[in-house]
Amino acid sequence: MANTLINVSNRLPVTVEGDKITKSSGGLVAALEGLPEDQYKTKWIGWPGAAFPEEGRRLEVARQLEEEHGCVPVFLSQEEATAFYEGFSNSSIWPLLHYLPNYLRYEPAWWVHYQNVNRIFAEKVLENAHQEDMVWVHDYQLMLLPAMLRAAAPTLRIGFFLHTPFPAYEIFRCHPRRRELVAGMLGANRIGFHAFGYLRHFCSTVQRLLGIETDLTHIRTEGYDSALGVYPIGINAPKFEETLDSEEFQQRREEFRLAHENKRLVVSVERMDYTKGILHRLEAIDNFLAGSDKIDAIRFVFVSVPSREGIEEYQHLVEEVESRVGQLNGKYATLLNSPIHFIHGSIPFVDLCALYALADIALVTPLIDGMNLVAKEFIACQRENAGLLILSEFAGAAEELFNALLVNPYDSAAVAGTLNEALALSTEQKRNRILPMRERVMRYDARHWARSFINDLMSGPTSDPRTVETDIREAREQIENALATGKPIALFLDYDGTLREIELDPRAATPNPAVESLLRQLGQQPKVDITIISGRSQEDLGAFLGDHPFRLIAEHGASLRPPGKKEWERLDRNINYAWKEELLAILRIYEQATPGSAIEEKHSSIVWHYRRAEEEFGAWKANQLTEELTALTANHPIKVRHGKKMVEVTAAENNKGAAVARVLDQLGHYELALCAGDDQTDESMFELTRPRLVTVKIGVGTTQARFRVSDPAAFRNFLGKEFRSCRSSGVAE
Ligand code: GDG
Repeated sequence: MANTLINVSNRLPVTVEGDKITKSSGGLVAALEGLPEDQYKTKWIGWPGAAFPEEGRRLEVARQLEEEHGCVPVFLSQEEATAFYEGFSNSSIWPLLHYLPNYLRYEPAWWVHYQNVNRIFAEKVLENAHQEDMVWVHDYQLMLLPAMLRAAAPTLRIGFFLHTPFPAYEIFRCHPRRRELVAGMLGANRIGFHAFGYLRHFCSTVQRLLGIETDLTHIRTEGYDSALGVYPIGINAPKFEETLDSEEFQQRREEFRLAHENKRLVVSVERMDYTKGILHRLEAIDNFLAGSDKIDAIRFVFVSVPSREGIEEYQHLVEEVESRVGQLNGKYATLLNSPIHFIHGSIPFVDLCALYALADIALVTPLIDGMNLVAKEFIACQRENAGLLILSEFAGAAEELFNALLVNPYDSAAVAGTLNEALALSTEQKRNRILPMRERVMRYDARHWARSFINDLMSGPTSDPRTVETDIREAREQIENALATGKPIALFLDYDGTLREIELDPRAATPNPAVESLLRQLGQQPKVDITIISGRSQEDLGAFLGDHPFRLIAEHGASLRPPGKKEWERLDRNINYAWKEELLAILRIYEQATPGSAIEEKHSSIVWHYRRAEEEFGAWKANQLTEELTALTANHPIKVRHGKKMVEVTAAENNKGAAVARVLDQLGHYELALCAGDDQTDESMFELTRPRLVTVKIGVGTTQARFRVSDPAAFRNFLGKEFRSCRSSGVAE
């Protein structure tokens, strides 16, 4: 049975005109049409592009879209569409994603609509999605959708792809809703970008806004894991090949050739958008024409598709571009030529191909662009001719199109210079440039892009809480069977992050009423031997838990306080800590250089905490420190560990696993031993090869433990149920 791929984008890939609905043919449609049908059925959810206020008409359009095009419409009122699309999406997020904070406008009402519309989309997706389906959410208009879906359907497989750049944190932080937006994206199981630079900026932004450290491959949030990847989008290659083979194409190309006879053609195609660098390009053309003695022999063709015409900045842009084109044509026109041929409109696909094929040069100079498909489309159409691509180094495509002439679009003199250089190249030189790029563009096309994203999304793990539940039920059974025997059971429980939620300030993590009540309950179990085993100092453990009849193990096994006693025994008598002084001096250098960080000295270890340092700087310094300490201690029995917002140096002999083994040996027979913990230091317990061991990991991350629960509250709940006071007889209900 084929999975359904539910593709969610702001606009449906259709145009509704009167009673006629036609499918549009953008890259996304092509990409998804190319998926193997036996593997995936596709369904689209999106806005049909117009408000249909009348209920009857909505029903009719919905029926037609579903039956004829596999599309499910999300109807929006005019007000919703304007505030969500023109307002929040295109006047607020779009400029920031493209490094233009001066264009950022924000109105609180837009934010309300943006959330509402994302919610309407979420409802529509949930109505249509089944458990085994995949949902692929596209672009900046729907940044909140992944988290909304995740909250409502935790087991759904959700992908998110951003078609624009993701800017540096310094830019993104300008947005009044910056945190909510990135948190929304993190609901996805996989997040894709066109280029690695965007992914890197996203990670840095998440780290600095939400305090979550990432390794550039995954972002782990409470209970969930978003994988990250780079997937440069491609063009609909077969469609271009097919068009180039058509008679209509040959005909149109011939007509254009005659119309532009004896001219070198330079084409630029884009939506009329301020990110596309149109005004800067006109500046460069001015520069070029001013130095040219062959104005009659060159023609610049601009195809600028009207875009976002309701937005003021776009209206100004049209006015400015039109006036500048007029001015330049006035300045440079001769009796034989008007150098800029400007079309403010859209042309048919076959004409576009003919124009690309005929052009000597494509001048593609966005100020910034997620990818830029025009550059790739131009190359695709250079099957017989050898045209040249002049490409902005700020387009995502520049990373792939290695043989283009790259330019800085802000440097109009340099762009003019590159134009001259390009016009002087021989056919062979041009062919050597274009052919290898064409091979790449035709091979790594839109289908390849979609398949690689979807395959990765499918092969990654889902955040499936059912697995956790099933697992833990098995653990429950084992505990209940053990309790029924009436024989002793041993519990080894870590404290911070296991029994108690972590606090920004570790001193604040005292047992709260929920923890206290559980501990009292556990303390009443006669056949249950309880050890609290922690990295904390003796003093902390004594102060937090000293009144309970438990065994306490401090500093990862360095010292132990037997149940009911006040004195601590050192378990690390044979360990030499002479290294501490020397390494402390290094930690002090880091403490001084990293505002907000602090050193904690314990008997058996030293710890550098950076919880209060600037997020990214703290993590960066921590990596440096870990590296330096690891190199220094390589030949010594010393362990350096980069944990949660801290770097810890301990004697390698001290570890929780060894301490647990020691206690178990002393206890003699036990029917079952349960070890629970949340971080790396607890893994030594999970790795023990003792019989009848039940190991539980709290929270996300790789582990050797057999069972997992999501957080301390869930773990407390689990323990509370298993060790109810009425079981103190040791007999299961
Ligand atoms: C966003 C990102 C990213 C243009 N004029 C005509 C026409 N077009 C078609 C082109 C091309 C498409 O429009 C434009 O795509 P781009 O990729 O160049 O730019 P955006 O619209 O800004 O797209 C961008 C893209 O998403 C995909 O992820 O590359 O960075 O900003 O396909 O051919 N098509 C026809 N007539 C025209 O007059 N038929």
